[in-house]
Amino acid sequence: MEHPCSIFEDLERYVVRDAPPTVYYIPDFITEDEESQLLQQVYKAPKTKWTQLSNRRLQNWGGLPRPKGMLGEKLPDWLLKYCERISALGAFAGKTANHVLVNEYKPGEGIMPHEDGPLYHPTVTTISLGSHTLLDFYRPISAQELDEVPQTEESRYLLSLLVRPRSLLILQDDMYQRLLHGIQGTHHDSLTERVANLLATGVLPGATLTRGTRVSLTVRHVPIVMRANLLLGRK
Ligand SMILES: O=C(O)CCC(=O)C(=O)O
Repeated sequence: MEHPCSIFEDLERYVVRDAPPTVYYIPDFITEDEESQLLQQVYKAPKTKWTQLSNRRLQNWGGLPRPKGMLGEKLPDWLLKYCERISALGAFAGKTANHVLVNEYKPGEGIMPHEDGPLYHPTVTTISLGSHTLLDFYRPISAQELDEVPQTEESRYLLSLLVRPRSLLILQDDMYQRLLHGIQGTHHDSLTERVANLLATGVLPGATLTRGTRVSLTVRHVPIVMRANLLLGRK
């Protein structure tokens, strides 16, 4: 039976109950073989496909999302397969993901706290490859707070999620729309009681994990897509 508007009910057991709505953490979403095939494809891409940023490098697949829409580009089959597998869970309200950002983080690299914003369907799904990371979540600065004592990143920090290799993370609702997420540029992660999904990861509280190179596939749906021939004024 189809569930066009919501995540399938059998995913309920993957909901992280100690986090605000809604996080699904699915360990071993892909196999070790699939992980190494994906890594091979990522590293087979031409050098020109990489954009080097100050603290990580990335590949953009599917087109560049812009406020007026995305000039869509066909996804390669090796990514389409996972877009379809994730979309079949009902993650994008019956639509199929059409955009993938590949991020590569060496140990010590990270990403500043940010929101993913309104260009996407309000769901972000992430497959992790190669290494774990700790994804940190922060309250936004409210207008009222701006007038009062300045809010530090530390005081806005709420919780973390441990994402292990081969897992799938799905963020929706407040976790997507209200909170900011980021990754500290560090070499080691100490797992405290602030890691909301620790139980589901099989890692013991108090453990310290050493980061290796992590590649993440951020799989999303961009609702407004323009076709190249429309832009050229052709039917
Ligand atoms: O690598 C990740 O898991 C997070 C990536 C991210 O936040 C982004 O691409 O906007």
